[in-house]
Amino acid sequence: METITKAEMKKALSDKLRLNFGCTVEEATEANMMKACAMVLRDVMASRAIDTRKVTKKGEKRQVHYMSLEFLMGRSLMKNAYNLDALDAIKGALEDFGFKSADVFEMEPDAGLGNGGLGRLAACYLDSLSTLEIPATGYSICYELGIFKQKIVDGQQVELPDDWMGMGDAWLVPKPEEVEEVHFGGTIREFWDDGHLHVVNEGYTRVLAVPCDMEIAGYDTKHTNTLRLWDAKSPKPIDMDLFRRGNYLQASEEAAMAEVIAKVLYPEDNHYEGKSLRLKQQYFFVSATVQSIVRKHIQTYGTLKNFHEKNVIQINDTHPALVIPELMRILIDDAGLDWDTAWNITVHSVAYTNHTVLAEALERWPQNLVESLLPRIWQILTEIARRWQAKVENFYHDENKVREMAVIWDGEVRMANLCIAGGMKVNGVSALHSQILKDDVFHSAYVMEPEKFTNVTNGIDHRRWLSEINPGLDALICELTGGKDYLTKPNTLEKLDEFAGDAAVLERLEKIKRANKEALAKYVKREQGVILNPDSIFDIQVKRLHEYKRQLLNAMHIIYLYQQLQDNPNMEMRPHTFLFGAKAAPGYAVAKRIIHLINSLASQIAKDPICKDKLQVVFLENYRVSLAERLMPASEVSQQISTAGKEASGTGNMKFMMNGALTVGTLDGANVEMHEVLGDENMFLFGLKTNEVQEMRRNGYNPYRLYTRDPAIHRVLDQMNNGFGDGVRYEDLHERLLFGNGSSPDEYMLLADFASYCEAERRMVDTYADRKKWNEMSLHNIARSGIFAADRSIADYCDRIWHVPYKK
Ligand code: 26Q
Repeated sequence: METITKAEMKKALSDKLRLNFGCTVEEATEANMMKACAMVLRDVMASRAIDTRKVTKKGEKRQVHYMSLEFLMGRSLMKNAYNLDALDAIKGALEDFGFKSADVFEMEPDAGLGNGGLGRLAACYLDSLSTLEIPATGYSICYELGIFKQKIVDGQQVELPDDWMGMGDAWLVPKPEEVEEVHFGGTIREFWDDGHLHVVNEGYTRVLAVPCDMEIAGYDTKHTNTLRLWDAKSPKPIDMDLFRRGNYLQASEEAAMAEVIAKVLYPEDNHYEGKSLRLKQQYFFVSATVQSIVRKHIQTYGTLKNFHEKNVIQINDTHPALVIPELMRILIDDAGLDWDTAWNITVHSVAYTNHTVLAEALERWPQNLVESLLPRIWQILTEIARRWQAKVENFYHDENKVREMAVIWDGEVRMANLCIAGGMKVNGVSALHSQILKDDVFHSAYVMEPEKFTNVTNGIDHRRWLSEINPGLDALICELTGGKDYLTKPNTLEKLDEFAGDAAVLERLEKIKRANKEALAKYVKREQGVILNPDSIFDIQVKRLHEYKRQLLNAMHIIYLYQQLQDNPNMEMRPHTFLFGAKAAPGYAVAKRIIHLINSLASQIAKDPICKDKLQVVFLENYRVSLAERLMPASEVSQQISTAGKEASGTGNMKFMMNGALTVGTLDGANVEMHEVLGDENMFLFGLKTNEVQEMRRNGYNPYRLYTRDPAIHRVLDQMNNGFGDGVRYEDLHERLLFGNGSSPDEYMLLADFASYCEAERRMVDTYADRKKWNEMSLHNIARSGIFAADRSIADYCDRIWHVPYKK
């Protein structure tokens, strides 16, 4: 593959600066330079994307359309430079120009168009889709504001807008000529003509969807796919025609709707709220996407009859579920197909990935909202629901099943059931999670249509999450495994297992980790003014703040350690640094209290001289992709401690493992599969298993009894109740752990797992003292992480769901 030379890069950069910013290299700011770099790479990718599209069209290849309300892309400059084999050229050019390349890269804001796991997964998959040379397009919304920026003020979370455009839009190419029009509201008129029933939607509000494309280069290939982000625009500033006809209210409504639709990403993770603006976002993006796919399909094939043979639409959770009735609408109303033909095409085009079993995260939209906002879609939904119900009745002859499996029930549209009815496949995101879907959440549908259900375990972009962010480790791997093969063949990492007995290799591994810890300490000092001790254990829990993820269990264990130190200030103790990073949904009060508690605890420990060089707690502000990229290489302990059965997969767990951290965790989500390859001896498992959690719930979980019988639990909870040095008391959290939310005892069973968790942490700390043993375990973790590469996940999607070929 041709590489861009440094000289060519310098020429391209100085041309861009002149033409786009009207400045010379000498006059350019770091920000100018960052944008110029992005534009140079963007040009290369744009031209490759054209070639890719041509080949796809000519070869009449089946295309994958990945629809997601979230793509948590993070930064792209280093990634794209890396995949285009231009990283050395860029760095060299920047240094020649007198810039520090790291400082220029640092100018790029994260594209934070997602909340957490689901959004980051979509971003990792885009990289693999290109690398495996699969004709694919991602679709989402071009949110003006991404996930909020988090500040910690007096120990509490404060949200600030994430205004990423301006600096972050350097990668985007607007395609105004490919605009689509989306309709909301209005009324439905039906009439007979030519022996056919025609349905028209009138008096609707229009919003224009303008594509802003971001090209996605693959690694070691010229194949380049596109992420299409829809921006909302009003049809005209004020529609003069409507205005003249006295319809100026409707005209300004169009402007108002366009103004807000693409304004902001909803910051709730794993939680559904039935907000009408969110439904507008979903339909806006669904309708624009389906129209765009259909338009291109007709351009190539001139018919929609073979739509399902040439397209597969993967939906990232139920958020794009309206794609099912929208595709039906276009096939029936616009293309004139009959219901059965349209339905056959639809069910063979759409596949649904479920990402959560939490009841509060399952989408159920109020019928009234759907009916008034999307009258034609509502009609189609009622017909889908009616036919599905007939099928269920015919299979089960049981009204309980009819109720449970209904698409519309009790004034609500149930999106998961819609996806099961209207999709060809349903998959979970880890072996355990997919099993829970079959046994429990979707059991009745599984019995009726078992062949629909499958598993694709999540994966991460290992080129980003290992090679790019951990160059020290990357170099060692290349040396030991004989070159860069592992970048395209992640299972090559297994070769590392052979070096488990090699003392020199283990020592080098430790040195690499040590250097990464120092780099992190330097960064944290600079950003937050906190000094970390690189000789301490770096024990990290970073993920969204949610009760089921049990950050509070981690905090309780730290309180327990702190109390031991208070009893015995001279206690021998390996220095231990606990790092947290987590955003709480702005409306999630309990999650915000937990953040506050961690900060209260951190400041009390920081002030207490007995903790010096022994215990430290740091809450890292504004956890995001670019911060994760600094944390993973420096991590030693990975906290994956959700209540068994609650975390669908987790992907942070994989990032830690790949960077050689050891996991303290429950048998939940993908931890189960990590355990399968690692065995008990290479991770620190604890806690109830999924079936034990269920059993304990059935038998009546009694946290209060644990509180009265276990003095350690008693004391930790009392400390929460009495509060910390800052005078803030956490009676509410104390109450919640003992008595739950009023209707059921603590759903997440922290107290049930507390003793077992403390014991696992103890084992971990003891093992840490044996450096050789620890490094050996770390090496095994890296060696066996290959199955968690996104390339493997995408290959599984190809084999099990999409039936498209991929580069082997
Ligand atoms: C839905 C309706 C209205 C508003 C918001 C939402 C919403 C938004 C985001 C619901 C859920 C989410 C995000 C879910 C999520 O991130 N799930 C995680 O997905 C990861 C990738 O599969 C898994 O690894 C995690 O286990 C899972 O929690």
